[in-house]
Amino acid sequence: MRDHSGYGLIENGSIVLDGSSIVWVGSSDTLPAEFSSLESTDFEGRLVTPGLIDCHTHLVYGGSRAREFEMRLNGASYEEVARAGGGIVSTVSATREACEASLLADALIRADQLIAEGVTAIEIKSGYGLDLETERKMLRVARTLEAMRPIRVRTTFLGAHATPKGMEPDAYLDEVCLPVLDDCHSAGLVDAVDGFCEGIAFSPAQIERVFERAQSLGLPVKLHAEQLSNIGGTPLAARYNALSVDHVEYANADDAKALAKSGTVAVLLPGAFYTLRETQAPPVDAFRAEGVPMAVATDWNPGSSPLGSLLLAMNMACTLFRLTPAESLAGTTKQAARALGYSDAGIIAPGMRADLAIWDVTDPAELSYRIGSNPLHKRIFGGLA
Ligand code: DI6
Ligand code: FE
Repeated sequence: MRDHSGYGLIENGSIVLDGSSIVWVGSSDTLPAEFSSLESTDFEGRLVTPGLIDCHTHLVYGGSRAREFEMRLNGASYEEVARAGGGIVSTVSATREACEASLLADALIRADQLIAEGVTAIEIKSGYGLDLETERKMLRVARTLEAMRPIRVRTTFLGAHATPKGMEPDAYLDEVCLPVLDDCHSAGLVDAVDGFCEGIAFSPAQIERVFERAQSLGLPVKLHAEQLSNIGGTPLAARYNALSVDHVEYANADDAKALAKSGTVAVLLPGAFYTLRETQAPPVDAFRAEGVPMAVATDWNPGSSPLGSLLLAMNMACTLFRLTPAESLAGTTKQAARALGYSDAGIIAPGMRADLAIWDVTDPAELSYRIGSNPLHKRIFGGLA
């Protein structure tokens, strides 16, 4: 018995490409005559999905946090590690020290891992620099990566990720974060602006100042919100029509209503939930009830989510958060595209980019069901295999 409901699956389908775009999709029986003599490839019954999209990563960084992993195994919490000078600020030191070439080399290896899983677009955040030179360096690496690999990259400025040692948060925002945002934006390095709204990071009032600057520069916003506690990041992000709010384990029913109203995507990050052994799952039922779009991403970063597999994130979203496999697949295609502001990706339809993944499976639930296996057969990026 196969239940393909919710996927929009077409059995025995055909897809017609023209250059980098999709021009037709439908059942092969109804293929218009004008296309019937085109050169074609028979995928022999394999499943074809949109190229996957990882809409939340921090995959440009220096160093490793394996020691911190051990500290947590010995009983320290993520917040305790952060307060003890580990956590984000330790990656900041390592990223400042790393030269651009080595950051790029490491990031390419990580991106290749995602590409091998049929990923055709990713988001990459800054936020491990917290100074002009290093934030720019991270964002340049993200742009270079896009030039070097068949993948689209959306860059996100995350200057409001942490406060560097020896500074007060407000002084850091005024003297560093906001001017650095202006500078990176003028250099054409920023597609969106993010922040970490949390007790150990920035308050909603502080984040609002960052959002105001983003708005004045014409940049869309996103927010790490309600990850470790509920301090009101979600309604703030909704007021600024954020593309997404991310993590949201501690979001509540009112938050879900606010997101539904603003059309903001809730990005679920089960890798961080798993790594931090969080016990409160995001309010998926409330998101469903309100019609909040849900995306799924890796949150690939060296601290809370050293997860280099979007397929595994899909599996975890089902097992840990009770998403259906259809929601999980929509979460790494259609909804992930929305979380990044792409209007030409995430679905297979005329006018969309020809970014496709062809899988050695027939049932789309297989993509979320398997743990640690990669059934990718072929990946098509902009019409090219
Ligand atoms: N939340 C996260 O999960 C990552 N950043 C954030 O704001 C963690 C980043 C890290 O621990 O290095
Ligand atoms: Fe993150």
